[in-house]
This record gives sequence, structure tokens and C-alpha cells, in this order.
Amino acid sequence: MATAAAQRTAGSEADGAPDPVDTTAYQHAFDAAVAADERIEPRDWMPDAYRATLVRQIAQHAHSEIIGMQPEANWITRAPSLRRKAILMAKVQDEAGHGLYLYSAAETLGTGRDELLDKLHSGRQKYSSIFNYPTLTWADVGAIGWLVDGAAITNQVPLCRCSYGPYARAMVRICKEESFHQRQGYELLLALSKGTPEQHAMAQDAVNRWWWPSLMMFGPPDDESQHSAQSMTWKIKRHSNDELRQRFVDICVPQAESLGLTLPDPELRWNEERGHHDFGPIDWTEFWEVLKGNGPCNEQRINQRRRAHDEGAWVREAAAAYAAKHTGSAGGTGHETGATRA
Ligand code: BYC
Repeated sequence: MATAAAQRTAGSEADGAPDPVDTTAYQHAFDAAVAADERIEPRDWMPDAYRATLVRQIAQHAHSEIIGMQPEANWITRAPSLRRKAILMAKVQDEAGHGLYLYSAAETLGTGRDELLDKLHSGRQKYSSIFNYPTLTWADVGAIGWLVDGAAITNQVPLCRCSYGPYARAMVRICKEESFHQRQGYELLLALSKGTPEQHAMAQDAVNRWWWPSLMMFGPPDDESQHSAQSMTWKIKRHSNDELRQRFVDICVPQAESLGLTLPDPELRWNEERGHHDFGPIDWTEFWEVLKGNGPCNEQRINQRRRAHDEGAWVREAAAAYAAKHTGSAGGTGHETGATRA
């Protein structure tokens, strides 16, 4: 391990919480570790604002994973074949797993899952704008896989190099699974695109509806992104929102051609000089409205999430009772130990 991290660890272990006089030294060690591309680990000293930013981003990401289960789960009972149903169930289960890794990563920063879920349920923390759109046809499952998971991978592969160790490590596994998700969506859309004229039209309609919201997933334009500059200095984010959005557009254009589908943007064209595709303006009013809670499905998604949480109370109680029995400790809240007695 390089010097900066060694110093930092030694300092925090020897002294416990740093006294105010020592903070500058810790700050220098932290800055040096980030500059040297070392990982910050849970027991290392870190600035309060770095911790708060990570909790905000990881929580939003975790919430997106579990809310993101809803639009696709909507189609499990109506999948057109056993094979498609098995694939879709596996994908939705993977998303629950991603939520779990991410809530665990947030816990390493001292913020428990209960607190984060409370914030989600009371609207104090966000989840991705993309999941406030409805899944109207079976082709939407394909469009989500291709575009939404594709955008997620583009955004998340650089997070595997995030400066905070537990988040970066969680992202490695998540990205591998997202890659399978993206491929299943692409393959599903290809089958529809090459199918009957009705199936082709259904695939095209889904792509038309999901394209622009997928571009919004990368967040506001750089000049309106309040957190990007600081997050990039800390190497939490490695690229700006606009850089990643451009990368995604450049990846999608040839893929759409192979699919035999078009992207719903008359201004989309290759710009030789820039070496990138130009694309039309994004409706940022729509994005901010969705963030304010006014998207087509915001209310439905959060109500369903609260209901699922309430209906899962008995599982949490049973798990706490089981843990208490096997560790010999009361474990959890009084409510939970009540369940043990019952
Ligand atoms: N939706 O300063 P900015 C997935 C908020 S994929 C809602 O640029 P930052 C999945 C932002 O939080 C989706 N809110 O922020 C895929 C901030 O508000 P607060 C999840 C958004 O953090 C398939 C404000 O706007 N992926 O999970 O530097 C199936 C200003 O933005 C959005 C991740 O979360 C949005 N699209 O950059 C199932 C990846 N964009 O917090 C599941 C990790 C921005 O101050 N996250 N906001 O109230 C990130 O990479 C970054 O957090 C973002 C935003 C690029 C999203």
C-alpha cells in the first residue's frame, strides 16, 4: 500500500476520531490518496462532505435499483414464453441484489438501510427519473434492457474506478450483470424487429418512447450539474454528465442500425469534426418536472414501494427474531423482539 493510505490508516487507528487540530494533516493524507488513485476505505478519515456526497449518490442508486424492479416486474406474468419469463425474473431479481450491494456499501459509511428507506418513502431522497415512465407493451422490456441498462452501464463502468472502495467493488459485479441485462434487451428487440410488421412497429414505438428519457438518466447538462465538479475532484465521478451522454449516443446509433430501428431524433447525425454524433435538444423541463414528482408514474411507483415495505414487515421481524435466537442477543427494535416472543 502506498504511503498516503498507510499514513491515513495509522492516523485514524491511533487516535480514533481526529481532534480539530489534526484535521489538516488528515485532509492532506486524504487528498494525497485520492490524487494517487488509491481507494478510500470505510475506516479511513474522510471529509464530511465526501461522506455525505457518497451516501447521497449511493442511496439514490440503490433506490433506483429497487424501484426499477417495478416497471419490468409488471410484465413477468405476461411474458410471451417460458424462456422470456425466466430471463425477466432473473433480471428483476438481479436488480434486488444490486440494491442490496448498494445499501450495504452505504452502510459502510455509517448510514443504515432503514434510514435510507425512510428517506425514499418520505420523498427526501431521489431515485432515477427513468423509472417514472410506464411500460405499456412487451417491447418496453426490450427497450429498457437495451437503452436503460445500456445507459446504466455507460454511467456505471467508470464508477468501478470510484475512489471509495466499497462502492467501486460493488459496481464491478453490478456492471457484469447489467451487461447481461443489456444484451437480453437487445436480443428481445431484435426478435421483434425481425418479426411481423406489428411486432416491428411495437419495437419502434417502445424505442421512440424510451430514447429521450434514457438520455436524461445521465443527469442535467454540465453547466447545471451542481455536484459534478466536486465529485470529479474527489474521483467519485470520473466523467461529466454530458461526456457520458455523448458516449451513450455514439454507442447507440450503430446498434439501432443493426436492430433495423430508428432513433426518434431528426437532428441526429455524425459530426466529422467533433468525431461524435450531434443530437437534438433534450426537454429539460420534462426532466425537472419528473424530479419534482410530476412524471407519469411517480405516485404509482412510490405508493407501490411503500406498500411492498409494509407488506414485508413480517419478513424483517422474522429475520430479526431468527438472528436474536442464534446470537443470543435481543437484536433489532423492541417491536422485533416482540415477534421473537410471539
Ligand atoms: N434522476 O449535480 P447532478 C439503474 C439529481 S440506473 C433523478 O448532476 P450527480 C437501473 C441529482 O441527484 C439509474 N435525479 O448530480 C438500470 C441532484 O439532486 P440531489 C441509477 C437525478 O449526483 C436498469 C440533481 O439532480 N444510476 O439503477 O453529480 C434497471 C443535480 O444533478 C438524475 C445511478 O444512480 C436522474 N436521472 O450526478 C434497474 C448511477 N440526474 O441529489 C436499475 C450513480 C441527476 O442534489 N449516480 N439527478 O437532490 C450517478 O452517476 C450520479 O448520481 C448522476 C447524477 C449522474 C445520476
